[in-house]
Amino acid sequence: MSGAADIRHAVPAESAERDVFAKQLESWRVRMERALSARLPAADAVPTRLHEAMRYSVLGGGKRVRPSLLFATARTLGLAEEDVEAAACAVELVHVYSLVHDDLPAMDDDDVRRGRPTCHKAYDEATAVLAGDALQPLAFRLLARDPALPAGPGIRLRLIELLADAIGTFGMAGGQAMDLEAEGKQLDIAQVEALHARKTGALIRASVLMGATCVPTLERRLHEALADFATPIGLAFQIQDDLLDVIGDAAALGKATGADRERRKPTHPAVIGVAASQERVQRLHAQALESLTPFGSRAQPLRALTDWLLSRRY
Ligand code: GRG
Repeated sequence: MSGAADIRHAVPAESAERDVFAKQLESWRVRMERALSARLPAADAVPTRLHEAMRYSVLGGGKRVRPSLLFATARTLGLAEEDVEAAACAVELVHVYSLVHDDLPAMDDDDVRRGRPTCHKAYDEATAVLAGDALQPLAFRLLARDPALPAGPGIRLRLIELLADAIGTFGMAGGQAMDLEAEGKQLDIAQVEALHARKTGALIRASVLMGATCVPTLERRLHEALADFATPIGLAFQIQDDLLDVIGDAAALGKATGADRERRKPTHPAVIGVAASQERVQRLHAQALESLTPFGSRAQPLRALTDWLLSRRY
């Protein structure tokens, strides 16, 4: 699902700034499509099948949530979008890498993603493994060398560290291992949240903190406020994802629903029920917005994005 009209219906009807924000999201999506396309290897460069698979997986779909968080953070801090575009690409490349591997038969074994056959279905398993393997170093190369990133070696190094920490064993890869181990087991809600903080929360948090890192003069208290904002958002985003797997519409989501129940995953809806999960999202939402208080009206892009993320239907 993409386009300003699609986004508009997912934004709360009572929001007075709904249309402005829908246009903003759409412009970030268009910017990302162009920026990612320019940074991916050409489809006719050898090995063509691998490069086609990388482009197939990255381009033409996805909400671009993590890049949008980076752009909204940049706007809150008075930074131009072009100054964080390369970092936004790095985060999205890693995210797509995780989706391609997550869909493999050895992991979640999914056939449809972003409304199209998953990478291993459109190509083959070996190509999908390699496409993921190749997207990850491309992401780190952008942080190290992309000329559009107006950052010196110190900031580049910190960005690399933030992304590496977010996707390593204490971040996404560790969370994925915990998620696979948890299938068919009974976890309490604290254990479910610890798993989700790594699997999904860490990269969402890193997206915001990478934006903050691009402003080296940012006061420490404001950096900490952004960290306090990003942590509940990451968890709430995963709970919303799990709620949509139960109460969402497969056509709007572009993927099958009911998968978590089928795999007996201990998610929020499974452990505490739909209503309590929705309440948890609302509490995390309020907690996140509270953390933005020191930024006053400057944080409007982050507030609007948060409202959309946590009320989305796809
Ligand atoms: C360490 C990068 C890395 C990968 C290896 C496979 C794996 C370990 C981790 C998978 C983690 C994973 C798939 C988490 C799910 C997070 C989530 C809610 C994904 C859906 O994100 P959306 O809704 O998707 O932003 P779109 O398609 O809109 O981009």
